[in-house]
Amino acid sequence: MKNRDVALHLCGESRFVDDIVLPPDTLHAFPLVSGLAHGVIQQIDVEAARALEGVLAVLTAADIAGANHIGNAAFEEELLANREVLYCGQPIAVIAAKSAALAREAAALCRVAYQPLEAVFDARRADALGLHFAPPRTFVLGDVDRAWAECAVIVEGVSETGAQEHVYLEPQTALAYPLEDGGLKILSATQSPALTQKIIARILAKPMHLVEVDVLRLGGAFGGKEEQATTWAALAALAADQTGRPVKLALTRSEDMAFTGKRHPYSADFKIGLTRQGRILAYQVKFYQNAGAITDLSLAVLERTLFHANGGYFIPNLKATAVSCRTNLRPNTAFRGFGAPQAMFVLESAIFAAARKMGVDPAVIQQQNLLSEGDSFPYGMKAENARGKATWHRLQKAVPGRREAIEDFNRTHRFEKKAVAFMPLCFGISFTSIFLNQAGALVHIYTDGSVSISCGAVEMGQGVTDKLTAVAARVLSISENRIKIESTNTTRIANMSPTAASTGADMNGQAVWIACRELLGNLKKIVAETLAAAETDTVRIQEEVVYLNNIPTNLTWTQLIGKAYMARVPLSAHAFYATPNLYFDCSTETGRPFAYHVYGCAAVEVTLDCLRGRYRVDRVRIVHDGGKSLDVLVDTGQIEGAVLQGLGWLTSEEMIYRDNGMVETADLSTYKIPDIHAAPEIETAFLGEDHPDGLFRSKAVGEPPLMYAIAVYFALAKAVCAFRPDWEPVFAAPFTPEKVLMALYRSRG
Ligand code: LUZ
Ligand code: MOS
Repeated sequence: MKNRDVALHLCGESRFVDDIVLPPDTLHAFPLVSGLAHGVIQQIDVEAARALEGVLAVLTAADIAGANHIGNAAFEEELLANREVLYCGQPIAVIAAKSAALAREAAALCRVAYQPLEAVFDARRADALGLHFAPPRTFVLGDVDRAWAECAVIVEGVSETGAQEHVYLEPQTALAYPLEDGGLKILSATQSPALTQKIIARILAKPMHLVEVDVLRLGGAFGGKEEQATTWAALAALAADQTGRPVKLALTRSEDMAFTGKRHPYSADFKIGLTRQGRILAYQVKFYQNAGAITDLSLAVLERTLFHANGGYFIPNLKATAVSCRTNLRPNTAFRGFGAPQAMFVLESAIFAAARKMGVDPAVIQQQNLLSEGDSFPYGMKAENARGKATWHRLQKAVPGRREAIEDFNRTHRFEKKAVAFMPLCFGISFTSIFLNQAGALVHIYTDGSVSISCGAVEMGQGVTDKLTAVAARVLSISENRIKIESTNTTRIANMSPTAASTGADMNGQAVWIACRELLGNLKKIVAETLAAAETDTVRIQEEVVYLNNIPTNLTWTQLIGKAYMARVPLSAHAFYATPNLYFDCSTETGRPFAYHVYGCAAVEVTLDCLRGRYRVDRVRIVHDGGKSLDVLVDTGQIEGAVLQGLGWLTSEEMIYRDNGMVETADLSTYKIPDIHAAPEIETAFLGEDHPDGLFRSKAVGEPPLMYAIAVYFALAKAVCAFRPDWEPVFAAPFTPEKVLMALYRSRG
């Protein structure tokens, strides 16, 4: 446990927005939300709420001075529903009261009259009704239509994945303070401080410099706070602006689960064609994305789905079409992997179906089709430093005899079956919205030699502060104890991108690197001057002693800083980094959208209890291509967490909606995330290969390992087949124990 915050977390001393001591006049906000999935608002009656003692404001869309817009202005995405409600849980009004309980009580007293409209919850039904957020997009490589004729085996099918709740430990929270100049300071649990600032400014009709957003740390986010923290921060800001008092809004776990968007459910039709030996010649897929009621990040998620349609494989003829379908679920949003896991699950389903038909292990097909150096992706980019095969082969070497052992076990056990399945990974790193690939950093050295670093990265438990500290310590060659990473603040860093897309450490680390290099350059001048040496001589600091051409000087780090200050040399630097060489042309759907790819391979082993449908994930073995890791413990923690989160998505986490679109499973008693007892043994080996363009030769880690968990579905499917060879595979994650039991026993047809 390397994360710098761990000691604080363990002692309960780390602060989150909910821990801040409130000024005595603070009000508490709570939204009135729609209880109907789709309808026209006829009347909003808030009189009873207003009359309640201790209620200071009940605000509706009419109280918004600026634009009633959150998110993409091209779509009608209202902060407070004005005319029409689009989903259950959509905010209609916000109440500010003297206590949180009172605000909730007041919300319950409000009455809304609606004229109900037809609500749609299923992506394919929305598609049939023409409810799309944008025209479908298609990525093409080769020519599938011609390739079918050459295929010896062709399999078609349907594959689906469900929603996933983020279950960040810290629910959505915000605290807004009105300031003397009409501005506001907002503490928000957001991955996107700049977006939150921009939207609040737009809603309140204020210039952005009057809105300061500060983020100390988040208790997890996983994409759930990339866009969806904005609503709560904006509601608190609106109430603070109107009442002139600090306002806090904090959701409980079940409110958060009921009101916020999830990972997008997808349904897909696939068709795959192979040679007799198992070489994939053609793959055609159509993805139906359930976007929910407003676009949020759905179109970006859809794009990442297309970018990962080929998974970890080279498929010479591929045609992938994707469409974002508008339904009346709460707006689905970013979630670790961002549409890529959904795409990869479909391709693995197709490979599994083909393997069944051919009577071979899916691994036989997987191994033959792994991406090689120079292979084309279906978007004009070629695989560089392709490591899929290397990780696959290392993994196979690490699991000698496992398959034989499993076969033996299955022969001798009638009601217990074991299986192992593999998952190759190839995940593109960079925001697919190219403009987001920029970062800034501000580094100060104080006269005592201590260093303060601000940048756009939000710490959310992923350990980005550790990595940034390591970068600064390495460049300045001083002790990590001298370095502090500050909160993420829109006044210190302007226009920062969300901490997302696995790019937080990469991009902000590069900006920190540039700023520290600049400061080192300034200091070098001082050393050269004091010692009457040439500026070209090398200056290095080791254990706080300054070396010149590898010879120790009589200067310490602190003395050097003191001299620099007296000599009026700048001890602050601001730096900017933009990921180089990225471009994409949407008219041809080709370009270079990613700085690089992360590769890897996993083996997931399960044991299935064929009487009860219960199962256990025994072991996950991984060979991961992480470049030269900036911090092996942090990266290992990220990989283990991601795998467990992915296992949950594919096995136990079943999001159930009532007929009216309300979340039925809005509690951790009914929505089952993996617990410590469900955690398998996870063994991670790093390939350790160099990544020449990376930050200190490292690679991003956040999202990719989640997709290793996809193998669990197919391991379970194999175990079901071992018990019941006539089972007709169904590809509909999550594969809950109930569904497994039905697979084991339900009669065909
Ligand atoms: N967010 C985003 C993301 O805005 N664009 C992306 O490409 C992305 N990818 C992964 C996760 N979040
Ligand atoms: Mo994300 S899914 O990188 O916010």
